[in-house]
Amino acid sequence: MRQRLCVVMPALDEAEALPTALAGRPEDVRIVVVDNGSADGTAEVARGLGVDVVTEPRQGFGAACRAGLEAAAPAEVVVFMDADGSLDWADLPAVTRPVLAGEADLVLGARVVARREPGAMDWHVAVANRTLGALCGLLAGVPLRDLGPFRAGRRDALLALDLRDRTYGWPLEMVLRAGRAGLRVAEVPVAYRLRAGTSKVTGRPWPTAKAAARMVWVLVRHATARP
Ligand SMILES: Nc1nc2c(ncn2[C@@H]2O[C@H](COP(=O)(O)OP(=O)(O)OP(=O)(O)O)[C@@H](O)[C@H]2O)c(=O)[nH]1
Ligand SMILES: [Mg+2]
Repeated sequence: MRQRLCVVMPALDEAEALPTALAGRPEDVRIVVVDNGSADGTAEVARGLGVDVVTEPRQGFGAACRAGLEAAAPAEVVVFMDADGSLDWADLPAVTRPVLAGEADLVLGARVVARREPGAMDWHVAVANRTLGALCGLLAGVPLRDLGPFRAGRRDALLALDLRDRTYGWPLEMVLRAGRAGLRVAEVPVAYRLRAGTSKVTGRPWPTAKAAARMVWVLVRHATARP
């Protein structure tokens, strides 16, 4: 499996969360933590826990994901997973199976209500994700319940999408471009827990507003662009 699969974990100041986030990981899968500018020793903690670390000089969530996508070579299938302990390694087989089996090109883990730990997702975040997921699903031609960060895709197909956003629009742009490119997109339910460490985005008003604005901007630009 080490040859076929690589898990990319973007991490910004997640030194405190990484031990929880990496607990329960499978032994036979390569994991790459992508750091860009952490001030709390995230890279050292990740190395100490025995996973690979890539340092991306450009700031931004999308820049980190893009660097991870490249660093994941030669794996055929790349998984993106937050480095905050909110996602469950037990869901890794469900997220990766359709891609490994050649049945889908991109699989999104939907953080469905039934599998959400109380308090893990604020109601306004749930509404925003649900709405953006539904809109992206409409544009991509696949019903989506979420725009989750836990996802698996064929590495070559994701690279060919040539995603432009380097911030929080990256995951949304991935879905939109995948739909437009005719990739087979699927969704599976996954668990969502309270994160470890400190919130960078949804627990803080200004980063949340910036991320939401960025996503809406990417969505509008995509919807109004000529194919
Ligand atoms: N390398 C890198 N990682 C980032 C950046 N922004 C966020 N991340 C990581 O991306 C993942 C998602 O960010 P989170 O802070 O969990 O965002 P969220 O899940 O929307 O909200 P909270 O969990 O409430 O903070 C985490 O692993 C972060 O450490 C960034 O600019 N660079
Ligand atoms: Mg999180």
